[in-house]
Amino acid sequence: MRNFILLLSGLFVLQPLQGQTAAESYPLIQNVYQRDIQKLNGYWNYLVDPLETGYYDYRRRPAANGFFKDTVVDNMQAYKEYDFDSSPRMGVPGDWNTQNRDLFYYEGTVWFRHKFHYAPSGKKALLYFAAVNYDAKVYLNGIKVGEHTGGYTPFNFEVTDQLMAGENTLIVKVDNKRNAEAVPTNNFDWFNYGGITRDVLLVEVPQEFIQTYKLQLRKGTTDVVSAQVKLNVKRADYKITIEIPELKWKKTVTTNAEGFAEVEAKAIPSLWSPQNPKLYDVRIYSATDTVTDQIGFKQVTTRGRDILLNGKPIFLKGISIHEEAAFRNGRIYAAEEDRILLQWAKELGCNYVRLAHYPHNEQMVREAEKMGLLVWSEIPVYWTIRWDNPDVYANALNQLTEMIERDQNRVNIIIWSIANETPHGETRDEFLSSLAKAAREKDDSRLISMAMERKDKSSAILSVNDKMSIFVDVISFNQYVGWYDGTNEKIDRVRWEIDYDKPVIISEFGGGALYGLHGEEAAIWTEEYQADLYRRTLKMIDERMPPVAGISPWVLKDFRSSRRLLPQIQDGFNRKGVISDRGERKKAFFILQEWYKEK
Ligand code: GCB
Repeated sequence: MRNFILLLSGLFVLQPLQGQTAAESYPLIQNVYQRDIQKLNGYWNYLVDPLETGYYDYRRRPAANGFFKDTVVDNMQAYKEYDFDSSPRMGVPGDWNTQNRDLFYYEGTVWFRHKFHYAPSGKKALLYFAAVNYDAKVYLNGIKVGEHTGGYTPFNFEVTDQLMAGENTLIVKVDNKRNAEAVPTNNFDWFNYGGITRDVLLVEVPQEFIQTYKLQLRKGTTDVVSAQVKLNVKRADYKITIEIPELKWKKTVTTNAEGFAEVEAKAIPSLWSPQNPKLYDVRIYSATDTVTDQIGFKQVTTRGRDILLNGKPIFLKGISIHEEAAFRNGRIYAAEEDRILLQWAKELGCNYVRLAHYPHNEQMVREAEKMGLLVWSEIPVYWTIRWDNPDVYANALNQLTEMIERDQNRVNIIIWSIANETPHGETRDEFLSSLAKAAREKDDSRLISMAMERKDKSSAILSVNDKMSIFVDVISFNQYVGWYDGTNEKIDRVRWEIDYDKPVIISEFGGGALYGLHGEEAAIWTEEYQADLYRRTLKMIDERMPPVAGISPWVLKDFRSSRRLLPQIQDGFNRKGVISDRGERKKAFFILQEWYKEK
């Protein structure tokens, strides 16, 4: 009898259905790269599964023994119609589109399998994914440990109990199908790179560990450092010390019942700025845990139409950037690739980059921080999101939260952007104002903005008029006079009236040019046309616009986009880069560089 019950329980308990999750999704661990980590990157086996045969049975019911089991069940050997062992492999992190030409336009499910060795340490273990585009379902040793939606932010699961001594099998179902109810929605102007596009890490931490911390100047001051720390558990009376040795700043705090503590105390740090990208070594430790970071201090506020950095007006000399690797034109997977793009921005004379249209990888932000580049960081709430769907809102809010939690200690982030070019409307305003509020609650030390659309007063008087203006700190808008709106001579004719007493950023302007295509200035797609557009637009900004606090022209490098079909000109690339897909600087690059030199 007892054996029978065991057998039954074995059937029902030891074989969780695919929908069951053994581990709860775990709050995000911060600054993961300075933890005790084992990188699980490498060449992983994969199976392309457009019909999701590994997930559903033939009646489209959840399969009990799908590919996530990677095992022969009962005597079904003959029917096992997949095999990871003999399947091809591809690099993780990396997009599948550029690693296998057959998958260039593929949108659907790919299963990945990776085997790794683990030696039990008594510590808590987390499986961390820096990003998977778009939908990830994660299985460890046949058990589902969690899932995540959203292609550009990190997530982690606790897997302490699922890990085995010796060999472990990790399987991830990745699905990048576009979807009208997703964030972004099914229509966007960049390439839908699928895959495990950023690092995969096995992280080991003590049972009780410092999960998040935030160090910054107290709002409105430059001589008081405030620190907040939070444990992974709700535990009172736990002592944590926060130390900035170079400043001789050292405080020990005791957690409250929530596992949270904060402290403020005098310190006079050398303030971070593009000219002085100073970072301090910081150590946060307890009896059982230590985490280190490099943190800078700055103060950003606004006054009328000015953005003030450390109390002084700053003009943001920017450029918009997509997270696409120079030369090879695939999703970035290495910090060296981040550096190439950022060095190009430096060469242009930038002090600021707009990382469009989704959170870029963590190293991108950290490299920019070291190079003295301020950052605009954005979530992919882009164009025609389904504003009236609460699940879509929850998804956007989650991506916003993950973006802020990952980077809240990055001193160079100056703006959280909650959206790009979203058509006006009541449900949109409700959605976006709630997001703006949430961003502010999470982090009130930075500015909130979004790239708006123009709303002109007349055909001659251009303007911005957006109900969201009251919810943001900075009025940013994209404008394409000379490209989508008239030809270049229009730029010289228009007048601007912008009635808000807030800083204004032109978050985009630009035009397409094929590198090496030359002609008259009036000839579209030539480098001359693009250069002329830049020349006239910059003159318009100097002479015929209300003062703006910054610009981030569109865009640093030509980038892949499936919307851009014009043969022999676009060939699948958005050509608005001031640098080509092959790294060649177009004429407009030098016009902008010259202007920045004089600013
Ligand atoms: C925009 C979008 C950007 C596009 C760009 C273009 O306004 O924000 O994502 O790529 O225009 O080239 O049309």
